[in-house]
Amino acid sequence: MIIGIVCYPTYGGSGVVATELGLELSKRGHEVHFITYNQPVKLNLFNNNIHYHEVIVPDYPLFHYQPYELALSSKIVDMVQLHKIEILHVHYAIPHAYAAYMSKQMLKTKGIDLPIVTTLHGTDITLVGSHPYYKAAVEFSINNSDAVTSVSEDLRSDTMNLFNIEKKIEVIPNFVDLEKYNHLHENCERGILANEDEKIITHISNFRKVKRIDDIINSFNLINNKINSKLILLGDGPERIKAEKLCDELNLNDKVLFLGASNETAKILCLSDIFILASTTESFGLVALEAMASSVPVVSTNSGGLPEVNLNGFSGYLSDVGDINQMSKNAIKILKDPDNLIKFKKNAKIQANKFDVHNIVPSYEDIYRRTLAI
Ligand code: GMT
Repeated sequence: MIIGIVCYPTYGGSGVVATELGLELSKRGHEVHFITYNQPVKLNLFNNNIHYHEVIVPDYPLFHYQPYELALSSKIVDMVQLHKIEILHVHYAIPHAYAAYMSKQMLKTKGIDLPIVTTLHGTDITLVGSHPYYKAAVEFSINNSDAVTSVSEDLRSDTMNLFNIEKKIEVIPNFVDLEKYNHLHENCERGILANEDEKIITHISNFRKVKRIDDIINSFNLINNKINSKLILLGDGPERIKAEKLCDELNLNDKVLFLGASNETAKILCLSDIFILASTTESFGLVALEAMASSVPVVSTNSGGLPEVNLNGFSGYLSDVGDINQMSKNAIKILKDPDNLIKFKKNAKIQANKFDVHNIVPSYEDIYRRTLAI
């Protein structure tokens, strides 16, 4: 098939999933065209089946807001005609599903039918999409997609509750390429970031409010009182300065490392003992799955789709949002006994296996085929 993919090109989970999906589809013989405003961070273009088309939004002083949707929908129309793209898969409803719908209508006038598959990722529904200022457009774009998927059962049910949805939403969970993580544990060089007697607890995110970084630091403080540890924070975002201040107040400056935004997630996960995620809501928690793929147990909240990914008492533990005492107790339970830690590490990997790329990507191919056949 010749497949167009529209996504955010950034480090965010939806962009990562879209990129990994495109790469895997290309390995499976499909021709994939990424249409977005920057080269996706994880996209390797040295591949005959992968193409990247940049959406350029010319600056014009009259516009208070530059019209990205307009430029995107025009680019889609041009690329579909030029490259004979057969199906368009848009990741993140805002504004991609809306722009896709406009392209579909424009192409219709040229006698071309472009089926649209929309994948909902979470914040496009829960935090942004359901806002009264966007709701009508998001609802319309979902209902007018040819097929709709969501990354978890929980997100599917949130979407049904928040909008008036007439379309069937199929759940296709996120995935990881386990092969990439299989040989990681041969030489992780823990000594670079921690002393030999310290356990390593890791968190990776975009440091938005929803990630509750202060809960992570407060839980870590309780863990560190019982088990000598280091907290490694990878990523950057609006809550970082506040987080640094909290570490200062708690006297944790030599115990918490802020590594900033980096592409080295696999290396950091390799040397981690526990991954911690305190989010208020998380449609799936791709980063928790990446941790489990690296054999790192996950201590997380039980919000959103996290219980579908992290199995309580097996691959890690779940607790209520904001319950930092329970979160720290859960981490201590895993860390205090070396045999227990080994057991949880093995279980984390077993659980991650369910989400291996080879098990999940065929579901997308299936949905493309069914949508094209309609
Ligand atoms: O919240 C993030 O980390 C970024 C956000 C995004 O839009 O990329 O992630 C969302 O999509 C990911 C991929 O499907 C999911 O794994 C994340 O759980 C989801 N974030 C939220 O629901 C808050």
